[in-house]
Amino acid sequence: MADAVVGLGANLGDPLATLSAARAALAVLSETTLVRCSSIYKTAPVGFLDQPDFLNAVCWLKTALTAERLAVELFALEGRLGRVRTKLRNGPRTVDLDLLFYEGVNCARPDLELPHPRLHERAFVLYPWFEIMPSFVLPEHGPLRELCRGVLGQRVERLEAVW
Ligand code: PH2
Ligand code: MG
Ligand code: MG
Repeated sequence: MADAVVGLGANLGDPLATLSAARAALAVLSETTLVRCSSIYKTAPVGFLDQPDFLNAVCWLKTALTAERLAVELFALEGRLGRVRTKLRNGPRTVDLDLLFYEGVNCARPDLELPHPRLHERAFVLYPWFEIMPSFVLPEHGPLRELCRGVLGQRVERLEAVW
């Protein structure tokens, strides 16, 4: 079983309900165990600023699925949860499920980039990830603890929400 880390985000519709549904679906994914989930974080939009705040979270999985297969499952789950894709890059979305890391896999293909190429500069990923894997060291980039220090300027608020 490989460790895999998934980032969840939403800022349209009912983000908390959608993230809860995504979490429930991850918990029953075939050949996969959901190890731990972060709290929900309310975060300022990054990239395209004129949109509502996001709710974000990170989940840690152990899986026998390949990275490709897991990515396909996440894409399909986004569709089942009502995601409609638009051309606006970094724009608002009902749900976004990003495979951030898959143990031992390093690749830069158009359809699959691992580790996720921008995660080390995004507080909305780093803070929830650090919460559930505080001693994790991201290959090529270093400890999450230090990466979190580099994004202190980005607004991220941990919520008490149950999900
Ligand atoms: N996702 C993006 C772009 N910007 N900003 C926040 N706060 N949270 C996100 O999940 C997010 C974003 C592209 O996927
Ligand atoms: Mg994303
Ligand atoms: Mg995505």
